[in-house]
Amino acid sequence: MTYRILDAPALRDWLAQRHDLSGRLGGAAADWDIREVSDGNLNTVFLVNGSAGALCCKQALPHVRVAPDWPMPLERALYESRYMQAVAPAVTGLMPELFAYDPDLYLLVMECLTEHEVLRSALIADQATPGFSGVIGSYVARTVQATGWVSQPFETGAHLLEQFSGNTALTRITVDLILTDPYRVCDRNPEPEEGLRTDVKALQTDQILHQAVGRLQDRFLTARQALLHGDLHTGSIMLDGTDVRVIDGEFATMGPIGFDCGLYLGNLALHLCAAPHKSSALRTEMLAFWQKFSEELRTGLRAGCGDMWALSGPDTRPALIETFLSEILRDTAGFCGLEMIRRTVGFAQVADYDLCTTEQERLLARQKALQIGRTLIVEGASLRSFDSVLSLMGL
Ligand code: SR1
Ligand code: MG
Repeated sequence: MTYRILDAPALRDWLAQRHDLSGRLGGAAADWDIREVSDGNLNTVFLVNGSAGALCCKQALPHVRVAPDWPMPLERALYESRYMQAVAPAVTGLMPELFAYDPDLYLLVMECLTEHEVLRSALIADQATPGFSGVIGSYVARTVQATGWVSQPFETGAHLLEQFSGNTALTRITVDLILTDPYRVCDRNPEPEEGLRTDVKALQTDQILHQAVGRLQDRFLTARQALLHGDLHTGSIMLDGTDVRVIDGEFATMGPIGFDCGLYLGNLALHLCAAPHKSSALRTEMLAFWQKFSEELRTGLRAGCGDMWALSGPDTRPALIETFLSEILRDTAGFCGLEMIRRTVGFAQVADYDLCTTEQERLLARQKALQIGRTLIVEGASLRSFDSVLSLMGL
């Protein structure tokens, strides 16, 4: 069957033919409730409810969903399915289960998280059950353990490079939107509000900042340390009470471990700028993320069986691990800063700023995000502990 964009009736017909999937829904196809709930920038998403169960169906479109004149290869769905398969054994219960991938329709069919809410929306509504960041810290540590050269025989990394290095269309988005566009004049950047124009101009002319961004471009493109989720922001996480799931792994690529950490923390830091009264709760979340991530990784690396560090023993390995974690911390700070800046002035901005009640408050929140972001990028090398990252954020 050739590719076509599915609407609800076409999806109903397709599911009815797939007995493995229709069996999960139960009842007659005509009775299934199919709702389009597309919310992200790129794809269409349908939730299908039957008498016995529900499915989430996500299809890649040949263009960016929110910008139809921006063409986009369909293969991102393939990479998302590969990502889910690659990390699922390590993160059982922390991502939806993948039931099927159709390579002609570029369609993923997965567990439906009916009761879950997107973390960004839950944060904005002040309804996120605390503790979610520890789960995300654990998620990142586990994916690193399962896919990183530091924990696995080199053949694992070689296979993953082969599987994911073709995800160039989405990596291009990251290279442009996160690592380049905010620092240059570019049509994709929305026109900044008047009060922010000087700040945007400064981003485009700041040589010290550009040099530090250059190091992060180098890290992102050449430090292929582990398989990244690649877009781990608060819109890629859903939660229902303490049940936390990571979704949307279509940006998966081998890259620096601090990238996933930095994107996640950057989105919490943006929320902090928009809602400074939540500083205590957000500090607790960020600390929990880093503690869980670093402790789980440290424990795993002590027992690691990769080819990296094969010559180290109980006396020498702890020092290698601490140096490794310091490098991740530096990258984390830098990518966190990049995320804060691009979500404030770039193509894909965030709804968190809508929490600001006046234009003046909104402007100050955005200026604060730009200032913290720049400091994290430029001063990354001098950061010795996660506490110093928190201090830079005023926490
Ligand atoms: C054109 S895609 C824009 C952004 O949406 C995705 O979620 C990624 O964050 C990407 O940078
Ligand atoms: Mg997404």
